[in-house]
Amino acid sequence: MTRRPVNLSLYLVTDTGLCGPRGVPATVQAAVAGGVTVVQLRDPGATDAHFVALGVAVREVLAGTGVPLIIDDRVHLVQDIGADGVHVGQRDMPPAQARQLLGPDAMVGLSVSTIEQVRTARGLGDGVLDYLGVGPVWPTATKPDHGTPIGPGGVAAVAAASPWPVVAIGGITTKRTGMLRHSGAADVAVVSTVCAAEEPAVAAASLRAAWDGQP
Ligand code: TZP
Repeated sequence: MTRRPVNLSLYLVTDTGLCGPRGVPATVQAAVAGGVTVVQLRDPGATDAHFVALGVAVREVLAGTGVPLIIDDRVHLVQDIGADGVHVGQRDMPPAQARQLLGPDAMVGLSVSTIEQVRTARGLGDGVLDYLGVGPVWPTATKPDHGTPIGPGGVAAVAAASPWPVVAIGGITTKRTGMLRHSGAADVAVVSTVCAAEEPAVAAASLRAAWDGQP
């Protein structure tokens, strides 16, 4: 595990159900071929044993691609999976504790949706966080328990207050990337647009082209 400057351009969060019979590793492989630059393994319903097996399989398809693997929430499984870091939510392990456990080389990301949460994160000082996940931007069926959507304006407010790159998430499609153009978001993250696509490589490539092609 080596921490390096990460290209967050197109951030894929996996959903085992949406990947369907194709499976998560094959979906990730296709998505990376299409231009995904970072992968987060997310499966809140999985047992730890299943999560580790899935994580190891995904790590194997990412080997040699330079695309890092981040896992959702389960700090205690980062090492077993050989992942590059963790993404924590507001109700997960506090990021400072995750950093302390994982050491300086791991990536640590945090979900926020308000300026207040950015202020709290700033209080952690340097060296704890690598990026913020911000959202949900729009309502999404992928995460039924999500909070109030913040819209592109909410992303802009968070981005303006954040010293870290912000990755916008929630309801993002190729068409909607244009609405995030001036939000200050460094990057976009998607679940269903890629996981539920018939051709994840094509879906990733069109998202990437739409996002990267913006002036
Ligand atoms: N966190 C905030 S919204 C969300 C997560 C994991 C789900 C986003 O899914 P989709 O399908 O890209 O809208």
